[in-house]
Amino acid sequence: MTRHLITSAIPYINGIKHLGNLVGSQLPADLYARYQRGRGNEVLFLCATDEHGTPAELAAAKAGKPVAEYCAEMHEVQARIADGFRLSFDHFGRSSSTQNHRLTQHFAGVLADRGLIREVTETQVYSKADGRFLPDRYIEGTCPNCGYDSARGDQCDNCTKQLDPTDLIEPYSTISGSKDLEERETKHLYLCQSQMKDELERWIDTREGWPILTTSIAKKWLTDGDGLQDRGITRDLDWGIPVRRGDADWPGMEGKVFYVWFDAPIEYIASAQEWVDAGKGTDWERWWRTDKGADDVRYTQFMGKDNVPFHTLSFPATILGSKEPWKLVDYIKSFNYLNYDGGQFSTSRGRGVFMDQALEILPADYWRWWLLSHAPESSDSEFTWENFQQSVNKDLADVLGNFVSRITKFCRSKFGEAVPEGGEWGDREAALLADLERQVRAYEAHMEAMEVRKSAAALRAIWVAGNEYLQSAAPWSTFKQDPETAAAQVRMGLNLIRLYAVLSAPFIPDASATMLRAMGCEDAAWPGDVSTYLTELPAAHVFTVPEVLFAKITDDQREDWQERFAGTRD
Ligand code: B3M
Ligand code: ZN
Repeated sequence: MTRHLITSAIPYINGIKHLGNLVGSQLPADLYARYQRGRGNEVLFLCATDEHGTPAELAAAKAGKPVAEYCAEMHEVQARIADGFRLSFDHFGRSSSTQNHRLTQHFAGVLADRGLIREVTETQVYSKADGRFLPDRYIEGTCPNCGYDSARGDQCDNCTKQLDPTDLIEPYSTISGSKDLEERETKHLYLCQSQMKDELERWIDTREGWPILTTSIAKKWLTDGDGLQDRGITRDLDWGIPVRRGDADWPGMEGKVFYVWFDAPIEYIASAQEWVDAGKGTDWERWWRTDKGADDVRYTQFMGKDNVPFHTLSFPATILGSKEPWKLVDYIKSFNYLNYDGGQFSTSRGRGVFMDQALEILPADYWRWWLLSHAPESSDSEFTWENFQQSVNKDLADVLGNFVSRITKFCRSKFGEAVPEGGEWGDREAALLADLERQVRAYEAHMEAMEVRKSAAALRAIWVAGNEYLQSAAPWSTFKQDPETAAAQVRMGLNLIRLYAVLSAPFIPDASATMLRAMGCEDAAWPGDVSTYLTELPAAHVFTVPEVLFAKITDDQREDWQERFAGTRD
């Protein structure tokens, strides 16, 4: 038995995420966690909300709420929606937790003790009207690059150039609109990543079999321009983790907080502490401390490609720099972007389907299947309503749903609601079993490798094999001359439903549970030898005909939704 530590990138607190966010981290992480549990391995699957930084403060201000209250509410909202999508986190934590405060301050203290933090005096924009510095998104002005008049302090949305607040022309405060701004000196902490370049490079070079998308991004940051830069890890904000050196004050850093990207990955560890403190687990150190047993743990992270630099360089710099025995990531699975119907998803313009809306119109399994079977792995991919309708109707309703309904209904009408006895399997069955044996092992191999699309295709092929068998065996015709053989064929079909339930659970957990329940089957053990497995529902075993597993999407529904999600949300 292997122990798997699995984390998904932690979503920002400011609002409900869209389907592109979901398929880029949380959903494939859930697929993998469910698969590993299904194989009988021990899994700790962690996620959290990312609650600090200017986006959180600004979203709270827009909602007219104190930021702590806003975050607490939005955390509940996100947790509920995650549940709705059946994301099976062992814990869904909060980066604002006391555990993360303590741990983040601890890391900063240790890094300072190791000489890896330096104080830098720099110029920042100060607003006299607001009585505060204006970092990142608290300031807007004209872009020096393209002339766009609402460029933000950290980036121009029009030309995407990365900016510093001091670059903006005619800047103004986004809090008060005041233009009464001046440049003032302020002191910040920098993590000396440049000192760790060689160690990081060595570490990345020894990661075996990492996806190209992951290593190429890391390498680019290590070698581009002047190479790995030291990085500011503090901000002049109210909301965040106060800058302290372990338990001690940090002279000169009063009133400052850590930068959100410094504390967010540390929350992966803090979330495990929260899991224990919430009484859901007993020992977080055996997952995170290599001196306490975490050496045996296989740690996999899931994220969108824009998050890769922070996970291949910044967070490992924190961990390695501490020289403490923390578990480092073993494998990073990263994703490209999912586009929406000819453009991009847009949170600000409400373009595309957001997680709450998706669940209002269809159950989680429909979305999980489409998103995972079209995951943006080797390149960006695109959601279109036509494609969604087609996949759901074909794969889920026609291939899987129809198989289940046909065989259970036929059995009920001719033999009653119990597995029929009698008859023998022949060549057709032998061929099917050989086929399935091969296909199930291929499916496992793709799942182990986290090849999401290939796994989906392999699973679909397994469903198709059952359909083709049913089509050619045609027990409804066989029955007329040879009811014994028909019974044997139906027995195969009913056993296939159980096999499908177990294999499909990582993708479509609700439908799987329905299938297992209908088969009166508590044993969801993963199939070893397929031929044996398909005899395990014995003659006379009682089942019921399940409700319709998947309803087809009509053209009217499709057109309706297409219009509704074209982009108007507030
Ligand atoms: N919240 C960005 C994102 O949601 C950021 C991830 C943090 S992972 C430690 O894409
Ligand atoms: Zn610009």
